[in-house]
Amino acid sequence: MRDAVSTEEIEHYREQGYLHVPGFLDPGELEQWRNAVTTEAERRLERALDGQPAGHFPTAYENVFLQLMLMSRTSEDVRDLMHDERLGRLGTLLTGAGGIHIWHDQALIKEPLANPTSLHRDVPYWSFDSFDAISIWVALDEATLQNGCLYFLPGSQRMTDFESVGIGENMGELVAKYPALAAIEPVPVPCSAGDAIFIDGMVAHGAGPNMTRGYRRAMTCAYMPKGARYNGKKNILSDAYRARLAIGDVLDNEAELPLLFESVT
Ligand SMILES: O=C(O)CCC(=O)C(=O)O
Repeated sequence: MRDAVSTEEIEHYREQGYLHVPGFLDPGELEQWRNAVTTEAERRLERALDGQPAGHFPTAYENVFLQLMLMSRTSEDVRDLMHDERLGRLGTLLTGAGGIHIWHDQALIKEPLANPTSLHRDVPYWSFDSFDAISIWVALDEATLQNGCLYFLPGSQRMTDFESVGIGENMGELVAKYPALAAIEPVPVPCSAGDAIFIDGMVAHGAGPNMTRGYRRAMTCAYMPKGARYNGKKNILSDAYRARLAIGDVLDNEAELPLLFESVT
């Protein structure tokens, strides 16, 4: 696994709102990530990922991808991968945050013939408002223009506020709400299997449809900067934890939001 980033890569991340890292996992690690994620996904789904096309759920959004949240809480193998502190260190280097908590991990599996993922930002769905949140998105299969690679609006990460805009069926809904985004040309980021993309939590991004008969598997983990404060939204927080929180409290529950890495200053 890549465990360092260059000054140029940090600059690219901060300017564009994302960073594509080719060959992030070596072939042995890729095999390990694929096995851990696929085994847990198939266990949860109670079926093999065997080529059944999307379209079997009632709503368009449900046919965007299979979204399997918090896999690290039910699979030790996935937990070991997600709790690798090298991931947290890279997150702190790219964002400049003093420390990084795991917010949530999730597998995002685009089935054959899955719908596109409309443009959205991630932070507005989460329980804190911050410009220092980051995610890693790891391609477990090649992600191409045909099967649903990610697209970014480069530089959009400081152009919108934290208001939650639902992720609907319409690709342009976010741009309709924030018209300045219309000036930005969307950039596709095709990946080989084993590549990673670091994603600023506020950059506008989406994905194309999967116009193939194969699956496009990705494993992701989102990180919250240390010191982030509760904004009243539930997202992944348990009801028991929320009952103890007031808006403005620092989110620091180690059981739900493990501190993955802290810089020593
Ligand atoms: O994997 C995808 O298709 C979309 C990923 C995404 O939008 C995200 O991780 O926020």
